Amino acid sequence: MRTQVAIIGAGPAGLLLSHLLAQGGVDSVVLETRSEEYVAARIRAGILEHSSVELLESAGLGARLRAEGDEHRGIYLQWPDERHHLDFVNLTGRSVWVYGQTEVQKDLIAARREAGQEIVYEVSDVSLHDVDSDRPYITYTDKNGQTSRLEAAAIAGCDGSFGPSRSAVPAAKTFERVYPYSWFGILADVAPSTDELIYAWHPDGFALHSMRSATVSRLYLQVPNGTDPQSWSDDQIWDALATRLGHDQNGWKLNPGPITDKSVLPMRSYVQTPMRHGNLFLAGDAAHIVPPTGAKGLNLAIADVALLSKALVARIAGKDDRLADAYSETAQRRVWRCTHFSWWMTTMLHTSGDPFDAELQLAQLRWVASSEAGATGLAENYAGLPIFI
Ligand code: RFL
Ligand code: PHB
Repeated sequence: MRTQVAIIGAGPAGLLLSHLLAQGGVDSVVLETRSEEYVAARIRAGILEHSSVELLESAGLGARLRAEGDEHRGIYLQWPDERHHLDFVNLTGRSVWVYGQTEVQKDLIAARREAGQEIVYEVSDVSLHDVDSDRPYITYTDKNGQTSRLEAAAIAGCDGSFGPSRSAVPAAKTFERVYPYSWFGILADVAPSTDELIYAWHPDGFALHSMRSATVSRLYLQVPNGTDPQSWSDDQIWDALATRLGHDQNGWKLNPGPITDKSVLPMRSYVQTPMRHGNLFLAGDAAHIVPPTGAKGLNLAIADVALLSKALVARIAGKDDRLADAYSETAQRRVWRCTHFSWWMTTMLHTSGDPFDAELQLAQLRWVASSEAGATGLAENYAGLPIFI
């Protein structure tokens, strides 16, 4: 089989890249280890920044997002006895949208199907070959056990943090920070108890109240690494959330409800550079991971492929290599900005047990919430910088 761009991974990076390439007249084939049902249902990110929404909209993927997503003007930042609203629209003129990654995935899969572009699900043994030549190819086993070969002008490694692409870049430089805590995430069939997200600092640990719809809430608790999600009863989870989110303070109540999903997510920052080797280009989690506190992972994946699609269209359809040659360096500027923001949000909001850290965190939170300069800095980063910075 031959195509112009072979894409490894049908997450948001791979599917959106395939969509944008098709709009630029470049064909692609997407290879994915999991089934379509699995990739369409995986529970992950929930927040789209302003520039992600603009990009999805300009790519013809905005209809359901506008109809079913929920536009938020900002977030609440809180610590015991105090809750402050940061209004991103007033501060920066930019809003964010609550629209689950599962919904983005469904929209992208439907768009691929409509365009007649191929996604090959349930492949295994994916290996990359001759990526530094003009004839790179991938070998894989399809779901019937048949070994296949996919040849392309370029390979896009969009296979997340566990895929084979990142290790196909020889002598890559990696940067990593592992945090001493994890997030315990729950999904609950209950109306959100808040109109916009609440990020809460508490001596017991961080908590976040997010949501997926008018009837589904998504909440997170800071827990020690290695926590078994089954070791917490539903009552223990709701009690911890109520304490950390300030139930009964200033008349606010947290409504509990049936928990439909529990998972524990370790937190780390990771950056690999360069994001290109020969005809292999990395995008999304394959090249970088951020802790979820700044809601940047999905948005960075979208920003990468906005750049990469333009670079590959210019290279393949226009025989112009300038954008492809600049891809890694251009993408990394945003990657490091978001890596810093995610690290800053994470270390400002998660308790370490050290009283000195706690006082610094509270001093920083008070400044962010009370100073227009502080609030605007958070708002600019959270609502998102323009795609091309
Ligand atoms: P993905 O989504 O991991 O997709 C990679 C795909 O590659 C497939 N794959 C392979 N395919 C073929 N061959 C192989 N050998 C393969 N190995 C792997 C995988 O099955 C998968 O389908 O990476 P992508 O596309 O780069 O997208 C990145 C985002 O998914 C990720 O950054 C975000 O989900 C991170 N994230 C959040 N980001 C935000 O912007 N806002 C948020 O609010 C937010 N919250 C979150 C998050 C991630 C979370 N988890 C569970 C990691 C909350 C959570 C809980
Ligand atoms: C989510 O809704 O899953 C979510 C929201 C904000 C974050 C992280 C996750 O910072």
